[in-house]
This record gives sequence, C-alpha cells and structure tokens, in this order.
Amino acid sequence: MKQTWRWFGPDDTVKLSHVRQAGATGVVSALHHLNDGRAWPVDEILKRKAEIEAAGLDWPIVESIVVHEDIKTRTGRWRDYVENYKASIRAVASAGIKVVCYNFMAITDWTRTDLDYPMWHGGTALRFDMVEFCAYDVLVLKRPGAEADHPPARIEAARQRLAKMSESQLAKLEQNLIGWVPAREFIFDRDSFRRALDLYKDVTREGLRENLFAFLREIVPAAEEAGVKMAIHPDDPPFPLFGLPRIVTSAPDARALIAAAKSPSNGITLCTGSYGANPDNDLVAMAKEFGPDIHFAHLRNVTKEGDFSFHEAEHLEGDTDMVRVVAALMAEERRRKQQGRADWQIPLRPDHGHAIVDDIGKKVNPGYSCIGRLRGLAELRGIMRTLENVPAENWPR
Ligand code: CS2
Ligand code: MN
Repeated sequence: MKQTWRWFGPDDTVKLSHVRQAGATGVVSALHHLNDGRAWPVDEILKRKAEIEAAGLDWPIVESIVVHEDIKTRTGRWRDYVENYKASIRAVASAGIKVVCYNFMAITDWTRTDLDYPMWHGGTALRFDMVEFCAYDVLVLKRPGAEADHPPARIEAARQRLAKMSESQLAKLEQNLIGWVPAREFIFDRDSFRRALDLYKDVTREGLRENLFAFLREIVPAAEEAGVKMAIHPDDPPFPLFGLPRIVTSAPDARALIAAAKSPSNGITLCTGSYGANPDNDLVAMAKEFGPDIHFAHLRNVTKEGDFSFHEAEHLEGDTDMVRVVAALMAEERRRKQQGRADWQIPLRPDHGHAIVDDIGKKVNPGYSCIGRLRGLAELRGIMRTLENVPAENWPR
C-alpha cells in the first residue's frame, strides 16, 4: 500500500520534512484557500506540486475539492459550481493527480464535541459525546425540532450535564461544534449557523441523496474522461446531527452510490474511523466487498461508548480489526496486480492521531498531530510488512 500523509499546505505546522521522517512517500493535500466552489487554476496546482516534489514526496491524491452547498441543496448557482468542479477535476488530472477525495456532508465536515479528550496513556484524542451534543442542540442552540430528534432519557442526561458545565466548558463545546469546521476553516456563530441550517430545512434524506446521485451523474463522466478516480468520504459521524440528513454512512449507502453511476471513476474512500462509528458496519466485510471500488483508505480506529458516543482509539485498538482490514486491502491489491493494472496500489493514510509526546501543547490541526500520526503510520506499516512476509493464503481473513 502507498503510505501517504495529509498535509494542509505551507501553513501546516507539520512540515514536509517531518512527513518524510515519518516514512510516508506521498502527501494528500488541497488548495485549501480555494475552498469556495471556484475552479482550481492549473498553475496553482503545479506550484503546490513542485513544492511537494522538492521535498522528495509526491502528491497522488487531492483531499478534498469541496462540494459547494449550492450543489448539495441544488439551489442558487449549483450549475456553475458543477461546471467549476469538472474544471477542477480536469485541472488536477492535467497535473498528474489521479484520485480526488471529497465528501457530501451538509454544512459540516467531521464533528466532535471534544478535541482534547484525555487518554489513559496521558495523551489526548478526539471524542464525540452524544449527551453533550444533545445539550448543545436542544438546550443551547434550541434548534426547532431538536427535541424530537433525541430520546427523552438522553435529553434528561443532557440537562443534568449542562447544569454541571462551567461557562468556559460550554464556550469550548460551542466552539468545537460550530465555531470551527475542520478542514474547511468556515466559522459560524449561533445566528449564522441557524441560517446555514435553514438552507437545509426542506432537504430530506432522499432529497440529499438524489442531489448526490445527480452530482455523480455529472462529474463521473468528466472524471472518467480525465482518468481521475472519485473517492467519496463517508459522513462523520455517520448519523444525523442538527437535523441534517446523512447519506454516506453504511454499506447499503456505499452500494447505492456506486450503483448510481457505475464507472471505474466512481468509488469510495474507506475511512475505517468514520464508517467505524456506525455499529451496523463491519469494516473487514466492507473492505472485502468494496475492494475494487476503494481508491483511498483512511485508517484509524474508534471505540464506541454506547448511545452513539465514541472516541478515537489507537490505530490498532478500538472496535475495528485493523490487521484484517489491511489484509483485505492488500488482497485487493494482489487482485489488481494479477489483472496487470499499473495502478494496483491503494494509497492509505493514518487518518488522525492522538496528541502525544511533543504534540502536547503544540498548535496543530486537531487530529493532525505529527507524532500521533507517525505512531499510527508506523503501526500500520508493521502490519503491512508482516503480511508481505507471509504467504497470502495464510493472511487472517
Ligand atoms: C478527514 C475528513 O479528518 C478527517 O476525518 O478524513 O476531514 C475528510 O478529509 C473529508 O471529509 C473528505 O472530504
Ligand atoms: Mn477520514
């Protein structure tokens, strides 16, 4: 498997030299300053590429080209944004980048209530606490209809939790939930967030799904023509928040979106962490079933805590059997090799890490610590190297 690393560009506190020291050979990056739906100019892509290559790395995957909210809701200037999206696909292809990771999450990217959850080992992890989320949604934001989206026992627990929270704890929770949208740098306050939610008031799960499928029918032929593979990232967490519909959360969802535009260019990012927070998902089974359509793997683990709460575990701990997931992905690579495909390698990245050792107290993008991810990648590399030295028929299944 190709070992990659997410790099947020020149402003990232983790430098390209660190990425090399971590042992990755490629970076996954985006033009984050062009995240408002405009078409990416080729020269900017080439500039970023040159910078990455000067550090001795390559750039095999774009993560992400942001899908504008107008496309998701099919309102406003969505037609223009779809054309821009196709232009960006062609532009990255012309720079030699052949995989595009993206998501179709309404308004938010991944969402956590806690970005510094203390782990047993003294470092910290990202965590989602459903009771705290409910406290914010129902009792602080007072979103219309929120009460009906939570069971009464959870609301009662939320009431008690909120009563014990200090002003500063509450401010932090709000900041984590709406003040900063990861990977997109969109910032909301209570009013602007309410207005954003309003854009989705008439969008049902079926409606959002139809909009995704319509989007796929537009962009997949363009991607195919450009020789690019689209790899949709699942919703994180994989269940509705703030009344917003979720449509990429499970094996049936993945099956349906792959079937909606059958093409070697329409596939998925297997994010074991995001899919792994849904108790219905068996990640080893998904890695096997979707093998041919997996164009990118995000490997990380979660421990589910009940009632939809979870925290991010060490890469080899948590609820997903990472050894078997990696074995399934490597089996898929063997299959591709046997078909004579030059692009048999599946790129992976350690998708988040704990804050440990010198990460602690440093300014990092939450989840994107250097040493925590370095640890995750090293552990994953150990699995790969071990499997490479064992006959495939003896790999754990
Ligand atoms: C990432 C996502 O940090 C993460 O969990 O996997 O932010 C992912 O980059 C985007 O959702 C993909 O578009
Ligand atoms: Mn991911």
